Amino acid sequence: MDKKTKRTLVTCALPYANGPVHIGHLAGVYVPADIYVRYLRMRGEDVLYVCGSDEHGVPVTQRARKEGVTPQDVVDRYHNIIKDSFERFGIGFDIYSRTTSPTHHRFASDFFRKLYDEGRLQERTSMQYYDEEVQEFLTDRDIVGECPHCGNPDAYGNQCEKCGRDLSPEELINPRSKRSSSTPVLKETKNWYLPLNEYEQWLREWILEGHKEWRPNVYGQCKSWLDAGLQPRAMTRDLDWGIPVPVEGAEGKVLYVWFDAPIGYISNTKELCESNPERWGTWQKWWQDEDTRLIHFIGKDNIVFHCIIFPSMMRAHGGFIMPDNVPANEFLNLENDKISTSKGWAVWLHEYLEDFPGGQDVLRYVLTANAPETKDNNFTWRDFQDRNNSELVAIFGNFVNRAIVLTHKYFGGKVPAAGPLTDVDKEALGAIPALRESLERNIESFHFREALKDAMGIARIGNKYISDTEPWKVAKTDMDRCATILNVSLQICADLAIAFEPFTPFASARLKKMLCREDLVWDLLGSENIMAEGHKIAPAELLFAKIEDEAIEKQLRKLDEIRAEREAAAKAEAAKAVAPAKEECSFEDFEKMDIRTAVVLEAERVPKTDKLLKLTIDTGLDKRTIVSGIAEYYTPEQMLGREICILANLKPRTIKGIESRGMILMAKQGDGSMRFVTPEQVVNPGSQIG
Ligand code: B3M
Ligand code: ZN
Repeated sequence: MDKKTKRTLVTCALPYANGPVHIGHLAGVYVPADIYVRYLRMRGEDVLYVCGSDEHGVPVTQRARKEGVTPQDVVDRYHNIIKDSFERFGIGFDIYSRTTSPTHHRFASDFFRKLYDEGRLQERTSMQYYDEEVQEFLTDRDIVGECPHCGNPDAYGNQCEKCGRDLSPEELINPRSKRSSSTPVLKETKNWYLPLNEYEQWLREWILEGHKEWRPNVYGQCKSWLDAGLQPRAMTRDLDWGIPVPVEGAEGKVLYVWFDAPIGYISNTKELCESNPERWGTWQKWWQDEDTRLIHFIGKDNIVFHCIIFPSMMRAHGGFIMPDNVPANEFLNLENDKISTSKGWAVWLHEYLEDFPGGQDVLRYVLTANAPETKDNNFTWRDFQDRNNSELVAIFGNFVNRAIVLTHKYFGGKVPAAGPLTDVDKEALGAIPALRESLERNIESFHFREALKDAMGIARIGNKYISDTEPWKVAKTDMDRCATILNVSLQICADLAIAFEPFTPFASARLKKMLCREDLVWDLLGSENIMAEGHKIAPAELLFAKIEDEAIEKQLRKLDEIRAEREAAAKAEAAKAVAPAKEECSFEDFEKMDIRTAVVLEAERVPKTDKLLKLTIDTGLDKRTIVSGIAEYYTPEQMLGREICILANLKPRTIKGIESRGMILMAKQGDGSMRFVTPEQVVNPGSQIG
């Protein structure tokens, strides 16, 4: 390890308890962290692995409102689902608690109070949007309006999803409240701010000078925040879900969720330590002793909170160690689309296990092989199938199976004696120590994809070795040589059981069981004679099963359905968009228009066009032709006898060679679709409208 220490504290981002966890969570945070922790433990390091649910914050209240239940109902439900998913995937936190726990509430509240008492917070009043109908201050996401940059009518108060720009609610043109559709008003409110600007110099030194080894994406984001200059940031919010601000005169305010959530790492540690002090010691040992290395595993959208805001909070409080590294991952897309909880575009872990029972390791493997460590990456079901069938099954599983089955067939399930080693044997065994070294270096420097390649390299060596040496053929002529080959193969099987344990712990445990060596420790990896002659092994079991096309097609169909639903919902949403108001016109302008009712007598498509209908109508004044672009919405048959409204004195225009006299009045929706405007009861053709 780069820094010689007694212990390592590993934290994983606390998932919002507003939905189940999906493959993006696993790939971004929890699988890499779990690999790291398992590896350190195998090396005999003292590790504490902490996580929990983030149960405050706007995402939770939004979900509750949508479902018509309380925020507490929402977090109770999802906390359990999430906890269960992690357990089933072998993500073995030492504690998975929640930010609604009494320990956490007290801890976060005391933390804030200390900053307040010591004058580390600034009290500021500001003008914030307030919804008078629901009588609440609005969060940035609860305010929508026109984007000042691109004109998107539905930009959010914190960001425009069309042009991607960050916004503040005051920048929106014609803001409206999402809570009631009313126009919000600016109202004065008081909040407490952490003056991040005061920590800027220290952050620059600590990160930009002191941690050049951090991943380029993490270092780069920190640098651009610091270069832009830090501003004081509000640590309290006008909301009713969260931890009450422990200050007189702060009724109706709670701690900012990004203030309380990272403190959750500390309060969860405290909860664990207090429940078993003999095992874990004090929480201070983990958070305040320079001999602890602190590592935060997070996704890229959390970088600023873990590298700038939380460290500043801890610095303001005093006494805490700083993170040694923050290996943030980029995002994982699903079949080329951004994963989204709210849009339902995800593979949920609990559903995955229903469809692929026992498939934990396959997913862990694929998500690591494809981990978004340096750039966003894409999960596809075809790649999932391919990596399972052609790597786990065909290389790793196949090799182990052949070695164990043949040992039973020829040597009664006992490790046979090795005779003199040939060059092929030496070459195979001799390559393993270098792979071990590379694997260790890669895990320790948070390059998990590369580390997995090293482990897979050992499987490739084994598979090639047994294919090249063909012990099943050798057995016919030279039993001693066959014994040597299987002895060497079983040594490699043991190496695999060790090397794969951080990545595919379930398969590794099964392999150890087959080898009757549940005691295999990391230090044995690559060493000679792990499997002693005469040692009895258990019968072979399949380590991985082939995934058939039908299983993959079922998943693809599922995604197609979600896509179709999403498109329908987006269409319905687009239809609601309201066109901007037109310029004022005078009564005289209006009077100039001869708007009247008419009846459609004949209708036909205009040849070689998709959109146009040629209509013959009775205007009361005359019979005339109008060409209208409504063929996408109405067939000629639907038009016959229909009563419509027209602008009768529009200058004639020639469209596709046909003279069109007048225009039909249509109601046009946000998505471009059109409907007729008709008198509420039948009136005589030619009735004037005005
Ligand atoms: N719940 C955000 C997220 O899931 C947040 C992480 C908190 S870590 C202290 O992206
Ligand atoms: Zn925009």
